[in-house]
Amino acid sequence: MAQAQNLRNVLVVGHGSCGKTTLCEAILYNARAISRMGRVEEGTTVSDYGQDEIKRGISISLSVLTCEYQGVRVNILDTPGYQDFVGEAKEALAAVDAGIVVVDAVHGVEVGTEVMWGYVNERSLPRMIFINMMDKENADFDRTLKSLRDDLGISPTPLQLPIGQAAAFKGVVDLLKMKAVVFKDGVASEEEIPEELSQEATRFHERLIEDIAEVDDALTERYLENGSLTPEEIKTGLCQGINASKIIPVLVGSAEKNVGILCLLEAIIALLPSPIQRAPILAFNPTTKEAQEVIPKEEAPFAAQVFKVTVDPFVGELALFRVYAGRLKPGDTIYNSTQGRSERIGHICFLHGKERKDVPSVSCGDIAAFVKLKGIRISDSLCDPSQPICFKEIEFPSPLTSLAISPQTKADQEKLSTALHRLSEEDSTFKVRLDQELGQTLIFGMGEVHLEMMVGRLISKFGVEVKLEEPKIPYREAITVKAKGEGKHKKQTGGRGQYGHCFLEIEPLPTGSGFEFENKIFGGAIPSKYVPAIEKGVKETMTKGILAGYPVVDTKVTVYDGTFHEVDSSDIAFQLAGSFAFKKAFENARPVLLEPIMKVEVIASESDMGNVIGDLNSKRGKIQGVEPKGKNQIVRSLVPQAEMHKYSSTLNSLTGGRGTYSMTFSHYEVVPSHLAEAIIAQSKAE
Ligand SMILES: Nc1nc2c(ncn2[C@@H]2O[C@H](COP(=O)(O)OP(=O)(O)OP(=O)(O)O)[C@@H](O)[C@H]2O)c(=O)[nH]1
Ligand SMILES: [Mg+2]
Repeated sequence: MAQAQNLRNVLVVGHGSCGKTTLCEAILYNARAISRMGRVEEGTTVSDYGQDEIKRGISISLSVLTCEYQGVRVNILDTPGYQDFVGEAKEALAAVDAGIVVVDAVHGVEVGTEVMWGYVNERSLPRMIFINMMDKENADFDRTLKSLRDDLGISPTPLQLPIGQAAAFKGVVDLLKMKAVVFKDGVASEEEIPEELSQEATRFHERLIEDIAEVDDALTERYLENGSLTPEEIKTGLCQGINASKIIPVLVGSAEKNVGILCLLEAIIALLPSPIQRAPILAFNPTTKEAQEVIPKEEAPFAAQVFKVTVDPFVGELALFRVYAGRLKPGDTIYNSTQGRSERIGHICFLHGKERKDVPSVSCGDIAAFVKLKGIRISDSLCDPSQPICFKEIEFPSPLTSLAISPQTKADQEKLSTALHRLSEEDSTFKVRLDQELGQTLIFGMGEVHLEMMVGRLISKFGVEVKLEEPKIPYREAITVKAKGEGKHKKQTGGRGQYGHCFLEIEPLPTGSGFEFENKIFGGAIPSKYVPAIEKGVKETMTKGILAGYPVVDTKVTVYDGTFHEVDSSDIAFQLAGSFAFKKAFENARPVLLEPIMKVEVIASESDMGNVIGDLNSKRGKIQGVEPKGKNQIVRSLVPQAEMHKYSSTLNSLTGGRGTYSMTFSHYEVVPSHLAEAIIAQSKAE
């Protein structure tokens, strides 16, 4: 078991397919944790072991990998880059002390890079940038550096320069040591800096020292006095600068060709903070809600947070957690301060891809998992029962894409509900909601691929076959003019009769006002005890809808006249009379269908904007405005919900995966009459 100072927990993030998983594989290989490098395409990497990952050749779930180098244990959390699976990266952020942001040397900063950069910023994580794919045709170090400056708005500090690029890429210049490291068949050898790079290397070295000198006033003074810094000052200044995110170091290499990876591994160990070097973690007292800091150290009460729960097909529930302080061993009792209950701990294990290894204890800094600890949820704070502490909940983006789901056979209903519930516990960006009004179970995810995957799991993990449909649109019905209607319910043949009779006036109310009811009966035309029955009849009819079976909204109803019968009148008779009168009046009030309009904001590059706006227009969208946002543009629009089905796929194809969007409900608007006719006809047919 590693002592906390000999531990590094790093997160690997970046745009889809920038080489994160291959990089992790290469790191493991350089640390001798594996004897040969697997390949993503062949499904042989340690990280992408899931069935879906092997099938699709992309990362889908967060993987925890571990290796040891120079007596330091490095835990590496490999995350998917595709936007559909950002939830996995969000979870992982809560477990690490530093991030490696991988950027493709051909494409520079991409949408996924920006999103991940934002997440890393949110948690103020110390970070390094690794420019990967230097061996690829069109790889360009200078252009990528420029992209980092322009697109992320940062001033990065290269620690290395590439020696050659594309096919000629063979190693890196170490700007700290001012040496060249050349790789041949994965073996590194130190050489003098090639002649043609020496001037540039000197220039970058000086910049590096200047950046370090700016980290704090004492260093600046020393630098100004002596014109240089000692190696010791350089090392501590650099670490300090990285820890405070004042310095964003850039390293470079090729994961696939295993060039520069050993240098990256050494930099992770030498420059990134250990769990005890990180700043104290902000938490709060679960009872008083007062803010409280957790100092990361071993000699302290136990404090940890669960960052992922998953069901392993072989061992069952796994709850991954990060220890922030103290120690824990199997058999100990901890307090789950999020749920307010105590738990006795069974097995604890370390993870490495799909492998698990039981461990006798864990301590500050460790990333480990509980096996079969039921009822534990993501974000749960676990602590020493005598020192309750609660960490901030992990936040997830809200899912936008939805589908209606139902079991193939009625008998599977229960099984489906359980399975959906389980899946939503494992994945916080997957939500399930029973829509009572529409009578549909809706599933929500980050995109079509995400939902497709989750549905695949329903079959493979839970054996439930399902049907998928477009979610129904929650239309509304409303009236546009004042109108009157009469309703009579009369049955007076034999035995006790039934008699109810009323006149209603209905009028439209402003959008969003709902329902109003007024009693204007004069002179006891209807005894007041029957008026609530009339209102009830009206309300029931409004809920069921008249035009196409959608609720009637924004209507004021006034009962102003009627007749009754001493013996035969009853609540039920007036309820029916109210319902009939409302239907009559509604028909005369030029009814319309209303549809939900969504506020849709799309972020895309200027070059894609024309296509995005053209498509929004074709969706009956109203463009509210376009403004610059970073290097991209944002278009704000109002679009009918009915037109937004599968928008994430549309946007992907319009922007080559570089666009993102958000969507929230705005208001209801009248459906154009030609479309309303079709909706009404369809509902009648159903
Ligand atoms: N030429 C070259 N190819 C690379 C390099 N790194 C990765 N690749 C290839 O790029 C493809 C994507 O690599 P992955 O490692 O799966 O990328 P990723 O970032 O993990 O992808 P996601 O997790 O799905 O976002 C694979 O075909 C890799 O073999 C590199 O340095 N050079
Ligand atoms: Mg990957």
